Amino acid sequence: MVEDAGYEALNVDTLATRLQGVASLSEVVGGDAAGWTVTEVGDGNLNLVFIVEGGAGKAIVKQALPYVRLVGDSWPLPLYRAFYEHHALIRQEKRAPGSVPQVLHYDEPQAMIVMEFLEPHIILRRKLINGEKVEGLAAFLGNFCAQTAFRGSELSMASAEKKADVGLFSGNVEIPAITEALVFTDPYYSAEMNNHTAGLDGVVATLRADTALKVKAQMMLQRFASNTETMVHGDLHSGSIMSTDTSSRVIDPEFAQYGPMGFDIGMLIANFLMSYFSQPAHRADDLDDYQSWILQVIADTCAGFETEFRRLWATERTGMLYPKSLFEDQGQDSKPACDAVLAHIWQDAWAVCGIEMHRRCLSLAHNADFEDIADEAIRAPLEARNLMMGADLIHRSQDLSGASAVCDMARAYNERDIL
Ligand code: SR1
Ligand code: MG
Repeated sequence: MVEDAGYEALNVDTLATRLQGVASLSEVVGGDAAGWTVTEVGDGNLNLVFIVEGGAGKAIVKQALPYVRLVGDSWPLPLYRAFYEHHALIRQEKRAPGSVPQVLHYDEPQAMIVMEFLEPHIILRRKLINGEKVEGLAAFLGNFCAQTAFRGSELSMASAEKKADVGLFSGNVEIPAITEALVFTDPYYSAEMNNHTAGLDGVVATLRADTALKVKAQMMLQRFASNTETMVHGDLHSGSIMSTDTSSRVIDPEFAQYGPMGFDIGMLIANFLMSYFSQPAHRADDLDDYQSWILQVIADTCAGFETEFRRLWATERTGMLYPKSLFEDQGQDSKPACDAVLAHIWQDAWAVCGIEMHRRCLSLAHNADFEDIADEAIRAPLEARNLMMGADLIHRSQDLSGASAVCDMARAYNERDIL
């Protein structure tokens, strides 16, 4: 991992000259770099993202900046995150084939990844705000989460390979530190970069006065920081998924690390729930239908995760954990073991889900589902439902019966006038 060795941020004027020699890029967009059109489209919190279009096609060029774009150069951030994103993309493609963009080129000193342009995909969060449905979304996401969780763990991997991978990713310190602070800790006290919608002071005070809630959030942080079960995407929200009306891909794994198997699916469900709670501000006529669809996506994603995880348990359990020599080879069913592993995954997932529902309304980096609601008097009561359900999920994470109970909770909170 080279840090700052000749690194220079790209811009729309320099990109074509600097990348004209990259054969894998020319093969996709066409060789005549003078004719390339370059557009900067990055609207995320951290990086530069360019679309390069030539006579033959388009590609994406993503480059890390040495600071947090959302905040500016007062918050430096290592360029090495591109190194981990590159390694994560390769592993995700291997573990969940076809689920991520194809990597065309990686330049370590320039912290740059050239990859497949997804078209006509758009960011899923935008489709959800627009009220657009995506066919096959739940099956895709359930499979992605189950396959990456299972195949990145010692249920599947050889121990030496898994331990080497944990070692590789342990070099990534500052990126997980963002999650450790912004997601798990800052929501629960008045951290410097926090902000919340006017009108929520009472709800926020209630959450921050709840010591048991803070203990549960910190216990989950402890598991996040020290439990290296599998390689997680680390930032699997609806802004990290691109969809058409019928297909989806997962992008942006720069927050990848080894962590709990329930982390990704918990964060993902939180983002569907925030979409659900924000919908009354985005539509009227088809509100009930669209909110029902979102809850169905949650239920089906969780069911898909379980089905795929159990299939992999039966067919790909080749690692040192819960070996067949201990169960099937003794004439014993390993289903109780699989049930127990899944129960732990869901306990972590519901806690992470509640915590993510808090951080997106209380600390830095809110989500557009709520932020696009310009009128704070409309936004605040919707966020209040989300915040209170988040607390309920964290408190009850150990004994929730499953996704249908979570959907029932969402329906009940959606009816409540909290403010
Ligand atoms: C300072 S970075 C804030 C957030 O943006 C990223 O996309 C992650 O979600 C992170 O938590
Ligand atoms: Mg991102």
